[in-house]
Amino acid sequence: MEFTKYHGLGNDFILIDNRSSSEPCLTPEQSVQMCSRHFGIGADGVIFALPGQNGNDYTMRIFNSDGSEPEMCGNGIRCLAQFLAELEATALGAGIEEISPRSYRIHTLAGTITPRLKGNGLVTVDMGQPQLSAASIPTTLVSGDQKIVNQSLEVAGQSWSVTCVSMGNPHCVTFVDDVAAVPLETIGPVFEHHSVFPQRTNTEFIQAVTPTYLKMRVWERGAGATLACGTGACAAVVAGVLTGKSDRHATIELPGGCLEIEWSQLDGRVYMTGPATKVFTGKI
Ligand code: ZDP
Repeated sequence: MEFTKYHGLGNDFILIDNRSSSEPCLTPEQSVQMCSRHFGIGADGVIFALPGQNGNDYTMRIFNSDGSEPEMCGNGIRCLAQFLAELEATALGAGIEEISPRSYRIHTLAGTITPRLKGNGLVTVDMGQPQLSAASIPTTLVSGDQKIVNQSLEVAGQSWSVTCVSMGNPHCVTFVDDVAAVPLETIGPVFEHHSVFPQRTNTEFIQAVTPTYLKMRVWERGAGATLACGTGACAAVVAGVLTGKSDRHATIELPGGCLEIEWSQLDGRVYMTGPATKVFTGKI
């Protein structure tokens, strides 16, 4: 079986051309094995490019490195767009520059998401509108129709002021003075498995250096500390706007590099721009 390894700012994925079947050709258990950095290829997740449904061009499914299946993946969908463009270009005997700019309508468990290859190596993704009600995160922290903005949450014997955002997947965002000082490896899993998050949660710590420049570290549900998280960067800007810490348009600095995020005032949708980089292809 062939695969291609991509990364978006060091958030790395194994991409599989699964266009001939509507079910992923690997089980979650096989994906865990492939993601292993010691016993496999090594990645934060496996992404399957499947045939489209509901009028979309393609379908994306993803398994985290622990085998769980998230609804959406921001860095991953940029990689998927780049992967699809390369498959299409190869089939046409063309270069990828010749088919971009190009947009794809991708069916995901979080609805239709639209990445657009800009032709300069960057991909802008229409990530849709964030959902803010407790029921949509989901969290039991407050009652179902309420938002969670600067809400206090007890984690590991300490009180944290959290803001929750769904970008299709759950995010719990905390603003801190010094993001480098956060003990991510110890506190991250406690947030992820906290009883108020029935589907677990992705966890972001943000330092607003200025309202247009945020530094972020992330503990991902099902993948642990990663170098970048696209949906998390979107959630950070939404949480920043809700708490007055961020403008609607900001640069997010992650350990693996920077993403540009805009929460549009016009249509309420979040637009994410960043790179998607091919690393190598292989056979397993
Ligand atoms: O929601 C989850 O379980 C995440 N681990 C999914 C992956 C998110 C990702 N890092 C992103 O960029 O949005 C791929």
